[in-house]
Amino acid sequence: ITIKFAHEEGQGDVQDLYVNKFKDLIEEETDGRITVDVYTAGTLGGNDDMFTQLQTGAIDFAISSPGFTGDVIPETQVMAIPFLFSDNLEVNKKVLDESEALYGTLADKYKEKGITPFKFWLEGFMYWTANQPIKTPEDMDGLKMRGMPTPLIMESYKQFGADPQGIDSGEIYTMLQTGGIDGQENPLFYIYSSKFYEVQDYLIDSKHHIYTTATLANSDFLNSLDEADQELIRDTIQEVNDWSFSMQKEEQEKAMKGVKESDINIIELTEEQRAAFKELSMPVRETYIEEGGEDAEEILKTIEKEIEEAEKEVGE
Ligand code: 6CS
Repeated sequence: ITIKFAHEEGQGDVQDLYVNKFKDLIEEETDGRITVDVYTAGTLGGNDDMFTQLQTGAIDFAISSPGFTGDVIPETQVMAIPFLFSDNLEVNKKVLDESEALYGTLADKYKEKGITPFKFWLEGFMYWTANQPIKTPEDMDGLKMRGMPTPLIMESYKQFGADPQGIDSGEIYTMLQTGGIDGQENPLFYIYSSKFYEVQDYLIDSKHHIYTTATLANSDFLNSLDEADQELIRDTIQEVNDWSFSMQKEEQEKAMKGVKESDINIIELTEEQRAAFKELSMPVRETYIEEGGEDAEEILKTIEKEIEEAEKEVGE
């Protein structure tokens, strides 16, 4: 059995380490009876192609972020709402690992499209980069900010006053360099590995969001495997998923060291400064419900409650 497993990042990035860990474990556990072919970003097409390829069975498994799937499954955009998740990553880890909203109602939406979610998980806090400081929403006025193209991410940048650009991840560096875009958002490890610090003057520690993603399977492919293999795969993915939290943390730490050695200026937003952006982002929650309907409302209300409960348990 060969599993074609695609992800959205480059060699050595968080998703790549995740998929390769899975490859190593499963190949070892099955003595090579199950093998994994890994496809990095760009090797099979652009950001928008992957979900379709997973649906049609051109690939079997994928790490596919909700930031690209809002047009196909509007409900995934709960993960596009800024300032929804906790400022404590441990809380978010717990919610993403166990959420009834995500593994119940949202998972059903994926299944209707022929896709079975294994896990939802996170790749760290989101930061902005730009060629000017961004401390207030006024600083973002008219700025061409690149985010993943899902409609609600674009909508949130409009709320901030920016001019959102949903270009492919493969174009970010060149567009920053040529001035086609002014800034972008991403977790620290990605900003570092993509060398955005070479073409941007400011790194803004805004933590306005977390980067969430999903490990998914083509349902027909998964169901074609015998029960024991399916169970082994599920267990192995859970193991990798548990490990990914400390792995991504290490990658952010390495990246922080790296960017500090670069020429980029680092700005840390105060709680008050973050609050101004949070306030502007609140209507995005209404838009999510308006566009996603009843199920979206249930998902949002449930996840809000789950975050609150996890904060009580783990701490804010
Ligand atoms: O910004 C993006 O489009 C990319 N960022 C990350 C962290 N992973 C993949 C995605 O394509």
